Amino acid sequence: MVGLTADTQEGDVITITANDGTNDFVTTHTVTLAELTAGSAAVTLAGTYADGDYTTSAVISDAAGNSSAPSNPLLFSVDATSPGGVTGTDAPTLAIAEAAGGINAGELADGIQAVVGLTADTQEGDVITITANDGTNDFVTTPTPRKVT
Ligand SMILES: [Ca+2]
Ligand SMILES: [Ca+2]
Repeated sequence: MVGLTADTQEGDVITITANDGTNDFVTTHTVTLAELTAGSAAVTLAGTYADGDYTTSAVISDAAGNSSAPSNPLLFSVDATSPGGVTGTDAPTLAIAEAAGGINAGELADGIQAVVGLTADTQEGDVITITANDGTNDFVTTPTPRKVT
């Protein structure tokens, strides 16, 4: 959504530039009379946006070559990669070695250690949630992911 300046006229062109740190992704849109009346224009950004962080700003210019000041910069990030894969159906594996034969007092003393196998599309910063249920209550663990070397 681009808010129009007071001096915007029908036919002026809005240019929205998104930058991923390397490349500019440029969208242009010609202002209509209805948008002038509304005071803003809804614009779908052109291009394909890969996962990453983007800085965006908008400028309005006219046919005579006059331009507005740029809008305040707007930051957004794209993360279209699901840990569940394209279909959302990929699942992690869960193993608790000491669960074999029951967890005894000695094994319980240092907590219950689980190993979670990550899906192919797991990314740094994704959160693992392990839920244990005793038939009545959920015991939820969200460990801080760490790199296994
Ligand atoms: Ca992701
Ligand atoms: Ca243990």
